[in-house]
Amino acid sequence: MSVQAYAVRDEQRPPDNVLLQVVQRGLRSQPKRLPSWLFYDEQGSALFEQICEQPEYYLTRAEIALLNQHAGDIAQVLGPDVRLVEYGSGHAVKTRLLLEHLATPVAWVPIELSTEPLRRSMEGMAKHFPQLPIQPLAVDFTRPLRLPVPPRAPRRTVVYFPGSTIGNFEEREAAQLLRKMRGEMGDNGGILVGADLKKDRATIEAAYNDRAGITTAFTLNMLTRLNRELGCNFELSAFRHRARYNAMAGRIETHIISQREQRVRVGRLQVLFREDEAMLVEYSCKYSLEDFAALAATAGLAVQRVWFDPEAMFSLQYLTRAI
Ligand code: AVI
Repeated sequence: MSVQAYAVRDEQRPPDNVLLQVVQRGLRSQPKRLPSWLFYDEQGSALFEQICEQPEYYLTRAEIALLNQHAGDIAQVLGPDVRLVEYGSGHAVKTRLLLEHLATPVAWVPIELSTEPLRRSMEGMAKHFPQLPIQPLAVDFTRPLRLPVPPRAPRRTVVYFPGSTIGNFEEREAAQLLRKMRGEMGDNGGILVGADLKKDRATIEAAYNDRAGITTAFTLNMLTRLNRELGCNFELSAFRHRARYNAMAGRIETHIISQREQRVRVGRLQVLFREDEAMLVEYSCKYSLEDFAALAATAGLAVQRVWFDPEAMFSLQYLTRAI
């Protein structure tokens, strides 16, 4: 495998007390809210993989169907000698489908905060593409990046951000992130980003309330994580998951609801939860084509091409510099 020496560069690790500060700040605010990145400890990441396999969670299947149908065309549009910078270490199937069609890619740069998933996806990819240079970065992709020097000059750098993770950012943050990508891709580069589409409420809400209860377990696992890592005493049976579609805002809003009045220890802080109090833990934004083009425009980007899955549930959008 052609992984660079000193393969996984561990930079920008948050100091240990950051987690406590983030959680205390979120629980002091009114209404209470916690950031959705807290979902992804080892157990949360495993549960997310299970969510992707639930019959109601159409997003992953739609995106894979889209790539099965259009990866050849996408690769044509991106052209040869691409350096593919992937935000997130890669859903093996999706990244593979794309790389299989790219002509003479210069390098694949997967970016992921946790080293273990990064190592695993690198190993899988190296088996499939033994000639492909892999230049992993173990960093937080929302922060400014120092991309590794590529093994040869790319014709273009394409930032690949699959899975509608852009939808987990609020509009202002999503625009900031796109603007940051715009800087990283350079004048001739592009951004290939997955965006889930607006559709009927029932389909969207079912995706975030699967019958097997995996999404509930995923949501509440955040509390288990806080108990383990910060010594909190959340009693899991006293909280529940709620995911509702806010059609006006065009997003699923996931809350953790306190089922009774209770106090929880968070470091030295005692946090009071009222009965039925809702704590916001995630937005999953859904877009119309106009919504997404407007978002791209605020980041100085223009939509060049859009591909859809056969049922037009999900979109993959190719953005380049507008100016
Ligand atoms: C990672 N992200 C795109 C998922 C989503 O659909 O917003 C996370 C998720 N949360 C609940 N189910 C899936």
